Order: sequence, then structure tokens, then C-alpha cells
Amino acid sequence: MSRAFRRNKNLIPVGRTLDCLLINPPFTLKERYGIINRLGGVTEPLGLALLAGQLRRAGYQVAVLDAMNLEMTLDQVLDVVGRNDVRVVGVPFLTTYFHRARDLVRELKRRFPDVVTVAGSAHVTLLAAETMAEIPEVDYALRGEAEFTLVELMSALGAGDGLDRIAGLVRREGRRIRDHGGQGFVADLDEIALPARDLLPMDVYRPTASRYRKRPAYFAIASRGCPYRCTYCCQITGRTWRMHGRPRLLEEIRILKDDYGAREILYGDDTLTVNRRRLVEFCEAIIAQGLNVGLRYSCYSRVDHVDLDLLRLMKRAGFWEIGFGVESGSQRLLDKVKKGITLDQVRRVFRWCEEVGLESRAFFMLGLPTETREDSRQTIHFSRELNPKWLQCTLTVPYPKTELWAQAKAEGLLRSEDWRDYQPWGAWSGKSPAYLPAGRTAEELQGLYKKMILGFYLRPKTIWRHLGSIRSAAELVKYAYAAGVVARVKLAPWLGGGRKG
Ligand code: B12
Ligand code: SF4
Repeated sequence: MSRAFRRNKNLIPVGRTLDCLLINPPFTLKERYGIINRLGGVTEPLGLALLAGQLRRAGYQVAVLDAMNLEMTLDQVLDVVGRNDVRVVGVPFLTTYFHRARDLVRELKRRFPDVVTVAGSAHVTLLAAETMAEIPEVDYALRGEAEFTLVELMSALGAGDGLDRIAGLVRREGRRIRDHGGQGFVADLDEIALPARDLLPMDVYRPTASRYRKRPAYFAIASRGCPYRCTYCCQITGRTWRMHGRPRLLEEIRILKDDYGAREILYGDDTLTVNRRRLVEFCEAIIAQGLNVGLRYSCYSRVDHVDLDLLRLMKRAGFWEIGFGVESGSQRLLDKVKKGITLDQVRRVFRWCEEVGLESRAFFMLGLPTETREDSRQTIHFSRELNPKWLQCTLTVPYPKTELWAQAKAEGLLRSEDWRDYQPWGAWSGKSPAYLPAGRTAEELQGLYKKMILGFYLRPKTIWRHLGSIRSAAELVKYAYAAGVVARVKLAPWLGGGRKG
């Protein structure tokens, strides 16, 4: 039994009648991050908290069991279900932990055949009918943003009528799978309830080691949707960009600060800066309300959606870090994946961040379609030239239903449709990538990947820069910890803990 589980026992429902129990399936840090697991993020399932908030507002008895982050076993989860009278269980499916969500639903149905099972989240949004076909124990699947559609489903199940009207629902009719088409979509984000964070074990969460300076650091979402079309992206929340209104944004910040003691808020939006005017108003409101004092923010953006003045304002509003998808050091590859940015734009924006005093984070991908060894080298070289404060990289994962996936399939380069092989951190856990560009091998790409990350962080220049930015004992401990993990990674081949090959 994990320490986090024992500490949060009061949040585990016992002896209750629950209309809906939302379960984040068991999926350990070790499975996700392999040898670097102790640096991996333990982050709140915001989607489930949003659904719980909405169900509660509609009058349902609801609880969330974050088995993933409490490091619970499947048996412990089943034990919790058995100790309550549960009507509906909702389970999110990301491609990366599809197998764990599947095992959970299967065992649930075997042990508690009367419990209604509902699947949702990214993987189901992409492959709803396929998921239902593969897992007969799933009773219903809901595509897309499910705040309203899950409430509609609960109400239809209660009334025994009304299923036909639910957008994005996939259900069984005898032996047939009936797909209603469409997907749940929230046009006005302010119509949804605040996420029910009080149902989550908030003290266990910590983002990936490099993503925060001070804890508590929590995730929030200010906007949804992205108008771009990068070929590797799942586009779960659609192309229509929407943002919460200022009062709601400020209310959520206050709740995180006052009720949970947040010192940092990480906006997980695909691209927070899509609408410049809205962001300027938001930053000005943060400053006017003094919410930039004792509180820091970070977000993701695109290099074609910021300018020097905006970065200055964000800095004043308390943003300390901003992450950009750079993806590649080859313009040819950026064009190939329809990223819509140029290397010069990237260079300029990273210079601006330096000038303004904002820490920059560059996300790269290795193994993009048609990428040659020379292209990979160019990417590694560009990452060093750019010199962001933080560098992150993943091996390209062709998530189902993306343009990249279709291309890879058509070209016969998709090596696996076993979702366990769709792990972005696979290089650290020894997983073989599901996709490789023609002529490349897994060993070569995984080797280059490690060279890129370790080579970047172990440069004297990077080490001095990071040592120079340590401001507290807690940060020093974090760096010492990271150094320990890096040492283990470097020593792994000699200790026998390296990748499986
Ligand atoms: C922020 C973010 C993160 C944050 C998580 C922050 C947090 N605490 O929530 C961090 C950085 C930690 C993260 C990590 C990962 N992420 Co991420 N992440 C996102 C991002 C950009 C936004 C997610 C979000 O909060 N959306 C807003 C909320 C409201 O939406 P939501 O959580 O999806 O929930 C809604 C619906 O999905 C649905 N729903 C959710 N659960 C359920 C359950 C049921 C029963 C039902 C009916 C409905 C339902 O209703 C919810 C409310 O509308 C998305 C892209 C996107 N735009 O969605 C990628 C995305 C979800 N991530 C992805 C991936 C792959 C990962 C990682 C595996 C690795 C990575 N690339 O970093 C890890 C996995 C973490 C894990 N637990 O295993 C992929 C998933 C692809 C796939 N096919 O599964 C996405 C789609 C990005 C992409 N590559 O295109 N991620
Ligand atoms: S900019 Fe980001 S969120 Fe938008 S399509 Fe590209 S990868 Fe996806």
C-alpha cells in the first residue's frame, strides 16, 4: 500500500451510495517513465474533477478515485468499489494506458456485473466504436468534452429514456454497436462547474520535476481548442478556440491559492496565447487584483503567437516559464508536419524570452516522418543553439486517427497497434516505438534521444546556468535528486538496468 494511499484514506469512499464513481486507472510511475520515474509528474486528473463538479451540480452523488496517482493496485480499486453501492463507473482512456483502463473495466464487470461502465477521454474520442468492440465490458462510450453529455447519460439511465439525443454517445443495441456520431463540445466554458478538486488527493500532486519551482503547483485549464493542424496532434478539443471569462479565471486562481495554498499554476491549455487581446486582459486583471504576488504561472504557446510586449506583460503578471513546441531543427520536417512556424521565428522568440527574463522550454520530437540521421543531428544541433532553459523531447508517437497515423499506416511504417507501444517516454522504459521513419532503427533513435537530453543538460554551460538559478533549499534538493537519477541513467548499462532493446 503506497504512503500516498494511506495518507489520503479519508478521501476513499466507504459505505456510500454513489450515482457515479470516476476512476483514474492504476498505471504506475515506473510503467510510465521507466528509469527516470522519480522525476515524472504526478498530476491531477483535471478532466475527472471537471466531470465530478458538473455531476455534483446536477445533484448526483459522485466520487473520484485517483488510483493512478495514489499508486493503487487493481485489487485495491476493486475493493473500494465493493465497499460502496455504485451505479455507474466512469473510466478515462488515454492511448498510453489503454491496457490498464481495459483491465480495470474487465475486472469491474466480472466482479460487479450490475455496475454500468462508461469510457471517455482522448483515446475514446478518437476510437470510440473500436474501443467498445475490443472491450465488451464497456457499456457506453462518450466522445469529446463530456461535462454535459455525462449528465445527460446519467439522467437518461435514471429515466430509462433519452439516450437517442446524446451527441458523441456510442452504445450497444443487442450485439450491434450504435454510434450517434459527433462529440461532446462545450461552446461556453463558463457554463461548466468548477472542477471538484476537493474530491482529489491534492497533497500528492507534483508536476514533472522541471515544470515547477515552488510547490504546491497545480494544473488549470483556461482555454480549449486549437486552430492549427499539426499532423501528429490528436486535436481532442477541436479547432474552435474558446476561453473562460475573466471572472471565472480569477475565481479559480483564488480557490487554488486560498484553499489549496498554490504557489504556482500551470496552464495546461494547448495554446494559451491564441487570442492576444484576451490574454492581455487576463494578465492585466491578474496584476490589478494582486494575484501576481506570491503566485507564479506557466503555460504552453506557439512561437507565432507571442511578441516582445506580450512576453513583458506576461512576466509582470507572474509568468515565470513558457513552453513552445519547436519539434525539429529541420525546416523541411516542420513543413512536412504542418507546424506552420519557421526556425527564424523560433530563434527570435527564444531570444525575447531571455531578454524579458522568462524561462523558456522547448519541446522537440525525434523520428518525424522521413527524418534522416542527418535531420536528427540537425535537431540536436538546433536545440543546443537555441539554448532554452528547459529541453524536453519525445520519440514521435503516431496517435490513432492523426494524419501522421494514417500516413504511417499507408506507408507500411506502423510497427504496432498494441497501444502499450504508444509511450512517449518509451526510450527510458525500453519500449520499442510504434513508428519509425523508413531506414531508421529503434536502437539508433533511442540512442540519439538520450544523447540529445543528457548531452544538453550535462554541458557545463547548462549546469552553471541551472546552479545559478537555485533560489531555495527545496530547489537544491530537487536538483540533487535529478542528479541522482541522471547518474543512475548513465550507470544503467553497467548496473544492468538499461533498456530491454
Ligand atoms: C495538459 C495536458 C497534460 C498535462 C496533464 C494536466 C492535468 N493534470 O490534467 C500533463 C503535462 C501532465 C500531460 C501528461 C500526459 N499527456 Co497530456 N495533454 C494535456 C492537454 C494539452 C490538455 C488536457 C486537458 O486538461 N484538457 C482539458 C480537459 C477538460 O480535458 P480532458 O482532461 O481531456 O477531459 C475531458 C474529456 O476528455 C472527457 N473525459 C475525460 N475523462 C473522461 C472519463 C469519462 C468516463 C468520460 C465519459 C469522459 C472523460 O471529458 C472531460 C471534460 O470535458 C491534452 C490535449 C488536449 N487538448 O486535450 C494532452 C493529451 C491529453 N495528452 C496526451 C498524452 C499522450 C500525454 C502523456 C502520455 C505524455 C505526454 N505527451 O506528455 C502524459 C500522460 C499522463 C498520464 N496520466 O498518463 C495526449 C493523449 C493522446 C492519446 N491518444 O491518448 C493528448 C491528447 C495530447 C496529444 N498528444 O495530442 N498532459
Ligand atoms: S499547435 Fe499544438 S495543439 Fe495545435 S495542432 Fe499543433 S500540436 Fe496540436
